[in-house]
Amino acid sequence: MNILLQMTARAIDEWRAELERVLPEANIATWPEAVSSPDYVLVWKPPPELFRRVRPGKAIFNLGAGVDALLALPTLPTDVPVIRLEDAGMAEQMAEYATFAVLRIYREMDVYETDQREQRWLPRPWRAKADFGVGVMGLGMLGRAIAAALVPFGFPLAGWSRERMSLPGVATFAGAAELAQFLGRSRVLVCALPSTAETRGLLERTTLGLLPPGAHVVNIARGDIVVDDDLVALLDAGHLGGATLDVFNTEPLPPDHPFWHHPRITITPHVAAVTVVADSVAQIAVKIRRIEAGEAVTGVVDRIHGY
Ligand code: OXD
Repeated sequence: MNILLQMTARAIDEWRAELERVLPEANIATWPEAVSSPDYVLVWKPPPELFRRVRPGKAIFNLGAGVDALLALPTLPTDVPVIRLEDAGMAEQMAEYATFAVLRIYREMDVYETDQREQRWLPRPWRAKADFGVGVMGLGMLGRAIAAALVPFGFPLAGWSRERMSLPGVATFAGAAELAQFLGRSRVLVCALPSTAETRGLLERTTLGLLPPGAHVVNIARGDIVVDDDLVALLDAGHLGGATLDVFNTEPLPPDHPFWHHPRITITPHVAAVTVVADSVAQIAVKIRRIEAGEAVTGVVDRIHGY
C-alpha cells in the first residue's frame, strides 16, 4: 500500500517516523516526492498543486479536525472520501482550554490581573452560578467534550447545534429558530463550530448583540465565524465584557490588528488543541486497515454540510 504524506516541514519527520512504526507494511512518500497514484494521501493545508499531480486511490486523510481549508481547495477530487481526525487527543485539550477560560471569567481573574498591574486591592463580591449561563456552540465530538467537562461546575449549561442533540446536564437548542434563545442565556459563549457556509460570519453584530450584557465570547473553532469589527464594536460599546480568542480570520494575527492591544481581549496563537501525532497516526492506521478490509469508517466528511 502506498501513502503520500504532506505536512509542514517542521513536523513531517515526526509524522513519517510514526507512520513507518505503526504501518510497517506501507510505502510512505512525502510531498513533493513524486507519487502519482498513492492509495492514501495524508494532508494538512495542502497546496492546490498536490491534487493536480496526485490522484489518491482510496481516501484523503485531513491531519486536523477542521476540514475547511481542505474543502476550499479547487483541485480537491470530489469522488474520493475525505476523512478528518476525530478527537485524537484534541477533545481533552479543548475541554481544558474552555474550562479554564470559563472559570477565569467567572472568578474574574481577568479583572484581578489588571488590578494587580495597577496595584489595586479590590475584593469582588461572590456571584451566583445561577446567573452565569454558559453556552457551547457546536456539539460535535469537541463541543460535547467541552460541555461534559463543564457539567460538574454547576453553571446553567446550554448547547446549540444544527440538529437537535440530547446531552446529560445540558439544555440543548437547535437551528436558526432557537439561536436567539440560546444566545440570550449565554453569559459565556464558547464557540466550537466548524467553519462552513452556514457558520461563517454567524457571530456578527446582531447575534453577538443577543448575548446578555457583559457576556464573554470564547472562540476556539475558526476565526471566520466571528466578524472582527463587530466584536470590537460591541466590546467598545460595553455590551460585551470580553473575548478569549485562539483562532483568527488571518493567522498569524497581523501586527496591526486591533485585537492585539484591546484591553478586553485575551489571545492565544491557535493552541487550544494541537494535533497529537501518536494518537492521530494510531487512529489513521486503524481506519486504513478497516478500509483495506472493506469495512466502514467514521469521520468521513459530509461534503454538503462541509464537516
Ligand atoms: C484543527 C486545528 O482543525 O488544528 O485540527 O485547527
